[in-house]
Amino acid sequence: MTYFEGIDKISFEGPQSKNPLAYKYYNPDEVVLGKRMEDYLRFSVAYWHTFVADGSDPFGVGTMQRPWSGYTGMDLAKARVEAAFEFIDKLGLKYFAFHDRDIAPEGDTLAETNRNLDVIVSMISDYMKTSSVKLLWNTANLFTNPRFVHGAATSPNADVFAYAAGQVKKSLEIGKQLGSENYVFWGGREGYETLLNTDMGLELDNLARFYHMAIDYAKEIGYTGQFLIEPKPKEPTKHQYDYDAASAIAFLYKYGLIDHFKLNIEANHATLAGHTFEHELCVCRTYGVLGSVDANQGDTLLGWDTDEFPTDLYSTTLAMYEIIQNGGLHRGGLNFDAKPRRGSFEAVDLFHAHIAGMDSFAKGFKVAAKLVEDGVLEDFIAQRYSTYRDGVGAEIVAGTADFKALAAYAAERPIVNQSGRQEMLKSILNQYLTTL
Ligand code: XLS
Ligand code: CA
Ligand code: CA
Repeated sequence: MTYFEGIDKISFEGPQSKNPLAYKYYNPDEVVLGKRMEDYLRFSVAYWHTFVADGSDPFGVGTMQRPWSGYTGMDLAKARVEAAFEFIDKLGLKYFAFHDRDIAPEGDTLAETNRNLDVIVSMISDYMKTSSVKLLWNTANLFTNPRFVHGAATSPNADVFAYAAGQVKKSLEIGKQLGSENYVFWGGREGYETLLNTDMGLELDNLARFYHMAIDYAKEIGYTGQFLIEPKPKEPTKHQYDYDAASAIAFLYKYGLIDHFKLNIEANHATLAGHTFEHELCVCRTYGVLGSVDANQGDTLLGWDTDEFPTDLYSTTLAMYEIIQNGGLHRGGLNFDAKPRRGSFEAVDLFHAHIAGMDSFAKGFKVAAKLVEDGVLEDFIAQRYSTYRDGVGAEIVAGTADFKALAAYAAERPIVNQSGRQEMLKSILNQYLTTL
């Protein structure tokens, strides 16, 4: 059965093409920085947005017209797998990502739910054997079911902690079976609403205990995917524990987890935290924990997690600049945790949306690569910090200076600062963006 009738394989036609169902910048075989674009960018489809979300919002029911919407229960789950592999193939993608509850419906008990998962996971496994598609990451949905009303690993109810542990245990087994390259923990409801009823210390200790148990179990079953924490500042709880990269990193250090985790940075979560996307990427890269990326964008006029497909070329360029400085994403990728707007309800809009996202990142990648090749920012930055290369600066860096020596050095010396040249640098960035 064909789900996306009348849509052929999407191919690269170049920037002059007028065909909306073609790539203008994403050319999988083009070599950039010594690697094929496809191998560098590692784009991934988010199963929940593309094959599950129906477009409902707090004010209205679903609007999405999907070729599989006539099915229910396990038949629906199977139809979605078939549609997913057709979609991935037509776009020429290599990766996908899912929550356990995206791929199979919940049963009355955890055991029944797991049996549903077994059926679908074996179907996915068969598809994966006959294609080159890989699982970028999987995760467990520990936030939708009402049992998680007060959190999962941070719930005040130990039975909920136990249930969540059972769920993640199964997800790690699925990760092992399908060879997922990463495993994501997004702290869906791991936060709190009011301190009037919250023991923050116990909640954080329990969250860390949960992660340690996951590490132990992964080791026991030989699951070797990279663990990732995905920070997000708000939504659904008012105070999420993994607010941003810096707070997640502090948590990982405090609880002896830093060697076992990296971070999955989502653009829209960065902006919700009051940061830019590139800031969060830079924090991770600086601490050596940049793992993967959820590629989307928010809307500065709306203060919530709109999960739009990324089309802002400034943002994709600056993000790719950070990723290049990180030496790429290694086992990570660019996962489109994004959905077409509610008014873009036709199945073909899923193609337009992914094409827009992939072209935006491909263009950003090419511009960022050229900036790096030409040393535009690096040379400027190196010069800006050149006082640390010799003299007193070199002594500070080497650790041989102390307060007494520095005070004596500074006593009679006039300070001469240099301009930061922000506007000049932005103008050069514009020049690269518009002429490449
Ligand atoms: C929600 C998160 C979520 C994670 C995976 O805002 O982005 O979708 O990526 O649980
Ligand atoms: Ca995400
Ligand atoms: Ca999001």
